[in-house]
Amino acid sequence: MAYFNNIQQIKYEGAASTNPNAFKFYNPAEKIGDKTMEEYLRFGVAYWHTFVADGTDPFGAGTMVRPWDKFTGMDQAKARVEAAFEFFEKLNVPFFCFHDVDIAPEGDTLRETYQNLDTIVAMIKDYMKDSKTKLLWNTVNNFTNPRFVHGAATSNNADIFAYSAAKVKKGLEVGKELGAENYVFWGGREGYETLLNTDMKLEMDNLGRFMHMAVDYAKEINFDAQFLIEPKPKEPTTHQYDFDVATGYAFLQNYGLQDHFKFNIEANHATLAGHTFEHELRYARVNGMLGSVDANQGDPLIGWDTDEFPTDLYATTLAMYEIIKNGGLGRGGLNFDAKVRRGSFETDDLFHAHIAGMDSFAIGLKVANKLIEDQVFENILDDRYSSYKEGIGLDIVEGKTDFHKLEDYALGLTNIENKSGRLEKIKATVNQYLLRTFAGE
Ligand code: XLS
Ligand code: CA
Ligand code: CA
Repeated sequence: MAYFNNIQQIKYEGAASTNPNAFKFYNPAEKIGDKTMEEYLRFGVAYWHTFVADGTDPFGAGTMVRPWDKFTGMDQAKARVEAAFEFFEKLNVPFFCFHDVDIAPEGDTLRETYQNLDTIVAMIKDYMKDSKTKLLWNTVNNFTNPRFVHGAATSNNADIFAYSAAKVKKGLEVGKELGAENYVFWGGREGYETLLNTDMKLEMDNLGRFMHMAVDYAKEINFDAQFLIEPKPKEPTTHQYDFDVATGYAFLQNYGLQDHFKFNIEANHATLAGHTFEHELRYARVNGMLGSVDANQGDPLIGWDTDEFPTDLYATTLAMYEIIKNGGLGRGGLNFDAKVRRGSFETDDLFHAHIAGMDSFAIGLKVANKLIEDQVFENILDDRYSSYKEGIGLDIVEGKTDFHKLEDYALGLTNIENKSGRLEKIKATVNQYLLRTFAGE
């Protein structure tokens, strides 16, 4: 059965195209530097937003009626698989991502939940045989069901710790079965509302123990996916333990896990943490910890996780700059953890939204690549930090100084000169690159 009858294969038609169902900038085969666009961008579709979400918000019921909604239970889960693979093929997207509960309904018991999962995983595996779309990552949802009210691995209830472990164990088996490139751990309710009833030390130690058991089990079953921590500062808990990359990195180091994980960085989570998207990418990159990206954007006027499709070209450009500098994302990718707005409830909107996101990252890739070819930021940094290339600066970076030597040097200084940071000039240059890349200059 077909679910998107009015949509044909989405193709690249170039910037002048007025066809809403065509890529204007994403041209998978086009070479950018030493890779094709498809190799750099490694786009993924998020199962939960695209095939499960119905537009429900805290003030109103769902607005989206999908063709698979005429079914319920396992029949609906099977219809979603059929629709998903039709969608992936029509969009020509190389990857998808899911939580366990997105693909199969929970049963009355954990055993029954496993059975439902096994049925759908077998079906997905079958579809994957005839599809080029692979699993970028899977994860488990240990936050929606009321049993996770106090968290999962950080719950005060040891039974919930065990239950959560069982679900992750199954998640790792599912990832192996479907050849997942990565496995994601987003904190869910791993955090707290108030210290008045929270043993922070025990909760964090337990989270460390949990992650070690996950690493051990993946090794035991030879599941070689890259493990990713996805930071988020708040929502649903007030204080999430994996606040941002820096906090997550400290956690991994404290518990001796840093060699087993990288980060999955979500744009909207970065902004919720009071950072830019590129800040989080840079922090991970310079520490060798950039693994994958949840490509979306937040609304700067609203302080919550709106998961919008990415269309801000300035942000996609600076993000792609980090990704190119990282040599690409390796086994990671750009997963659209993004949802159409509640008012965009027609099925075609799902295609338009992904096309908008893919084109926005294709533009970002082209502009960032040009900025790098011309060494725009590299020259700025070279000049700005030139004091560390000779004299006392070189001694500092080569570790040849101490406070005595620096004091002697400072006492001998008669005149200290600073240079302008030239921020406005730099921003104007970025604008010029954004406009000129597509003017063919
Ligand atoms: C929620 C997170 C979540 C993770 C996967 O805010 O973004 O969807 O990506 O559990
Ligand atoms: Ca996410
Ligand atoms: Ca989010």
